[in-house]
Amino acid sequence: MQYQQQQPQPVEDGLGTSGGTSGVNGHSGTQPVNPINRKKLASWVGFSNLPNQVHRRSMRRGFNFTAMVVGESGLGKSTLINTLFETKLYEPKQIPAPGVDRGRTVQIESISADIEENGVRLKLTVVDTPGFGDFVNNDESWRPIVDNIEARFDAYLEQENRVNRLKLVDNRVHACIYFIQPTGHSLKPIDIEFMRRLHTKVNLIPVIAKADTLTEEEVVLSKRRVLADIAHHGIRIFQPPQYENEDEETIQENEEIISKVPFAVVGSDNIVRSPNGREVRGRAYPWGVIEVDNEEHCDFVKLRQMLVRTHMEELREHTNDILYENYRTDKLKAMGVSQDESVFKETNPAAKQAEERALHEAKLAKMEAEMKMVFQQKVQEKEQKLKQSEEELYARHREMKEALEKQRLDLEDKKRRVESGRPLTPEKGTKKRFGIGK
Ligand SMILES: Nc1nc2c(ncn2[C@@H]2O[C@H](COP(=O)(O)OP(=O)(O)O)[C@@H](O)[C@H]2O)c(=O)[nH]1
Ligand SMILES: [Mg+2]
Repeated sequence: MQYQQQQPQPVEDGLGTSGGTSGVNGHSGTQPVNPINRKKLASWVGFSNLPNQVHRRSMRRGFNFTAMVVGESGLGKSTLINTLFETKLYEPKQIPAPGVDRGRTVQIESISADIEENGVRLKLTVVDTPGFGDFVNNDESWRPIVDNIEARFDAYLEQENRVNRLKLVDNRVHACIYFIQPTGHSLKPIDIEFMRRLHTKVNLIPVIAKADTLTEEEVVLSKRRVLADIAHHGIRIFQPPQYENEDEETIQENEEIISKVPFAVVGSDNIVRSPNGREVRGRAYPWGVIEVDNEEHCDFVKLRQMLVRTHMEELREHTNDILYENYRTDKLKAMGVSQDESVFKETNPAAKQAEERALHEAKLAKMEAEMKMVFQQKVQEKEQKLKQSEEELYARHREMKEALEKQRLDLEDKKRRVESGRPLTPEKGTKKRFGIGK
């Protein structure tokens, strides 16, 4: 199943070493004719045997699957599990006598069985939740179930954190079959509450229980209402994934399964005789026989097909890759462990180059601005200095001019006195005044 989805990508390296997919995994018939030069191997290399190797390893290890059933008492959970795996996992139930204490909370019981079919071993664990919805106050009915699912995640996480992780035991719940009462009406508050609390932790598979108690029209109407309710409350139920590169038959099979959700099921441990004399698993009524394995009568076959024959691996994968992974991330985050996402950032060479160039340009611009500023500052300082010395020069020039003028006046004065015959006695303070500006 798995390897079928992994369509090998053609390699265009022209080295002639790989890229030849035709005939390897049966996809040759769907290969489009294109210019890619598909290399044919000259001899048999042997990697087409990989699926067989994986197959052999899985066979040796066996498979492990855990399913949980939830729903009110008497909706046929135990019967359906027995019908699904054709084993009497559950013995006929001992109904407690009136007045006997039935407990006050939802219990969690798990039963395991090793079953084998054509040499394939499956360790099947069924987790039953007796008491769900059976009390006067069912507000917290979902809680023990969430706790149980989380405890199973925790146990797995604890194993992953061990030094030796070789023998991981996977007890996580891979599917949760939720039984809806066959009332013909929409979901009850307890159904909605349960699904809202659980849909991020487990693959929810809603089923309409005891579909034989509804008429055909009631089943159709019931399904429509349930789906509308689920969509309205934003509840995610398990959706069989669809892959483009699958063959017609698988795609059609998938679509048929999807079209039956929520499965209207009938369970029975008993063999009854049908009107035409065949021995069938079913329920006999005065007016006829309901056959469990007849697709005209109910969706049991489609449910089993999805759970066991076609989607068991998808359920396990989705549990591990999405549900458990989210739980684990939240848990580690809450413990303060964080991940440096930048480490995992995809690098695009062109984008990285552009980013580096922008950084470099910004750096250059900054340097240029700084240089300009320093230059301007220097120029300003120089101008200031020049201006100052100019002023000083002017001042000096003026002083000298004044001093010379004074000297000239004195000399003229002296000359006049000499000419008029007056004695040359310097006036008081002349000398002092004469000295100013020297
Ligand atoms: N009409 C009808 N009765 C069923 C169906 N499945 C189980 N029952 C009966 O419902 C009763 C309760 O079944 P059981 O499997 O013990 O229910 P549980 O409490 O949900 O596990 C038994 O008498 C079954 O025979 C069904 O699909 N249709
Ligand atoms: Mg039961």
